[in-house]
Amino acid sequence: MIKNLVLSKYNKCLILLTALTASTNVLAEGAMVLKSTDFVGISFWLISMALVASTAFFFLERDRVAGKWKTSLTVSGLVTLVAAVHYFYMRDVWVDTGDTPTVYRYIDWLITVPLLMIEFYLILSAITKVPAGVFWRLLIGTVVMLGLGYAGEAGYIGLWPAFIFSMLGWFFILYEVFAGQASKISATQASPGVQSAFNTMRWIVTVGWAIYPLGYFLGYLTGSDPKESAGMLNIVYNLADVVNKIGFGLIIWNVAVTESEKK
Ligand SMILES: *C/C=C(C)/C=C/C=C(C)/C=C/C1=C(C)CCCC1(C)C
Repeated sequence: MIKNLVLSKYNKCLILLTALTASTNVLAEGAMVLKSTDFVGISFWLISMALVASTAFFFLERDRVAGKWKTSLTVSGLVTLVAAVHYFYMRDVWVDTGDTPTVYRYIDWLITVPLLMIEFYLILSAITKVPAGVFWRLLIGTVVMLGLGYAGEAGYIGLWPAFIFSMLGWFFILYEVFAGQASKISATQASPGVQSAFNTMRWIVTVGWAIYPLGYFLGYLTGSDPKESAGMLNIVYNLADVVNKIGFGLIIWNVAVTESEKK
């Protein structure tokens, strides 16, 4: 009883916090208003709101799952919370200037992608002891992938070399979850429910994540002026974030609820 009471208070705080962050972003004086023809801007708006709603959802659903699954739901909620706040800023940059909000985008990824990597570690840890090396390897792959992607998009190094070496970082992550230690732990020690979640998660990291290099390619490598392709770049990245942040979180939520309700 008492414990439930404390938890719901905690949840209420988190939801309030989310609502507050959302409302601090009212139009500054002189700011542009979203135009009905600006579909990229509209996608930034829609996704901002979907991320706020998902955050409230993941935090509230914490109450429903068994103790060992709670951290996974908290992390899912943190991913969508951090992304929501960045989407408010990215949306403003886009609506005001029509420029690609590269810096905000990468700061968001730099925080949320490691959190998603922690999820792999957590769902395995919910059932067995997992060596920390699994997490470190996933983190190294992430930093290489994102560091080089940023260096390319921000113009520090050539667009093609950045793309190719960033892809290698991604392949390194895929290796870990398909053939490395993480995959072996899942295959030999996880319950069927966790195994199926692990499987779906690694397919998201393969197919869902592939949308990002596709966006980079369409935005920078087709030979047209990146200014002209900015709309395409952002809409593809935005779509990818829906799949990989909200969709990924829902998979974890689903296994957490299913495994918690199993008798
Ligand atoms: C929530 C944000 C996520 C899951 C972001 C993921 C980002 C990537 C998988 C980006 C990958 C890239 C490449 C594999 C090559 C080109 C450069 C990047 C950074 C777009």
